[in-house]
Amino acid sequence: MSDNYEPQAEHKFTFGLWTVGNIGRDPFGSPVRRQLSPVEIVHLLAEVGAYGVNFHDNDLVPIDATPADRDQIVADFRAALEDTGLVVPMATTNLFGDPAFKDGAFTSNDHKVRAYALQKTMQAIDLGVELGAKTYVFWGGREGTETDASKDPADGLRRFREALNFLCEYVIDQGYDLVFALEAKPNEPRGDIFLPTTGAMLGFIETLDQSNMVGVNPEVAHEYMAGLNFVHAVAQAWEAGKLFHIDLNDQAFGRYDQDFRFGAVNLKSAFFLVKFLEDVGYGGNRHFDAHAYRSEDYEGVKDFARGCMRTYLILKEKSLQWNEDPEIKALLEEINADDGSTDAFKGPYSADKVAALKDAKFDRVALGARGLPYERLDQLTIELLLGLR
Ligand code: GCO
Ligand code: MN
Ligand code: MN
Repeated sequence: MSDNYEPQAEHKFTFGLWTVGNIGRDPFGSPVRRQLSPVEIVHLLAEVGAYGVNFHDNDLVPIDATPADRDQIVADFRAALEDTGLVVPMATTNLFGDPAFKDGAFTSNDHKVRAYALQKTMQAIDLGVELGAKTYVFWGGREGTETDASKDPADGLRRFREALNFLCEYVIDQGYDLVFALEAKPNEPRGDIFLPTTGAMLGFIETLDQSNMVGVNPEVAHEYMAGLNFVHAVAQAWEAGKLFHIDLNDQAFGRYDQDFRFGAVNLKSAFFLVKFLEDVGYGGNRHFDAHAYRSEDYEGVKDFARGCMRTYLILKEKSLQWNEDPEIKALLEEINADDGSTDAFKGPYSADKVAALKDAKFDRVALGARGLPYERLDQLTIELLLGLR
């Protein structure tokens, strides 16, 4: 199918090796799809029109690979990238799969585990940079607790800070062109994960020595798991200059970590997200951290990947249409109308303003009585999304 919704490099649509490569194992059942090699995944992604491929160290190089195996795997992967034109914009470390990390990596109570996590991450950073990554994601899947008897959460935060400070200095020392993006999640696989929301991460980042090189990687499903409005989290990150990366997927509120195709569940929220990213001119990667239903074979996995990108592009078109819709524009003008009578109180603090503001007369009852046509605005949005406008 060739239409306006064909992905192009400029859209910066990326997938992880672990996303389209997901074999459909879940806590109740075994894999339903054969494990593809990284090279096969690169070709699959090229076929569906993706721009980039991201990976955890061990998605590419098994944790027990010999140095010779590593070099061969990296050479094959690099050749596949060259054949297809795919790039590697982001890389990350698997600090959750191995039993050594069962009580956390950077926040483990065992200092040997913490030291091993630092070593593994430095090697994974080297690997990511070698393949071109400019963003390095930290998702602390095991950094948390099931019982607070096990660990003082303040110690957890101090250890996490110490590790990130160390790794920032490592990147600077190596002269790497790399920034860090911290990804919050409230739970799963731990009972509780430290720094559970994007807002919590943003607060924590300001406590780091090199906070300028650390931003966030918010994920749709993770904020929904916490019952939050994802667009608001993204807006806070953007406004703080910290939206370094984004993980797009979907999920029903109140469920387990579903990782559905982007836009599959909460279409209206997905629309406002795309509209926000496009309106502000977000220039980073649009990474789909999701996987196909367990019911799919690899043709279905391609349908899944194409669907993520296609829905994004359709919503992008809808958001431009929303911005240009005369009735919507008129309503917005009406809502934001300003007769200028309070202009004197705008802008920064001054003693004169305080005096004038304290003297001013406001018709509180009239302010409260004014109707705001948000019902009409929202219905127009719905009709536009349903294709009636
Ligand atoms: C999850 C996370 C991960 C991370 C990935 C990159 O819920 O499992 O979203 O997919 O994004 O580990 O750091
Ligand atoms: Mn996730
Ligand atoms: Mn993610």
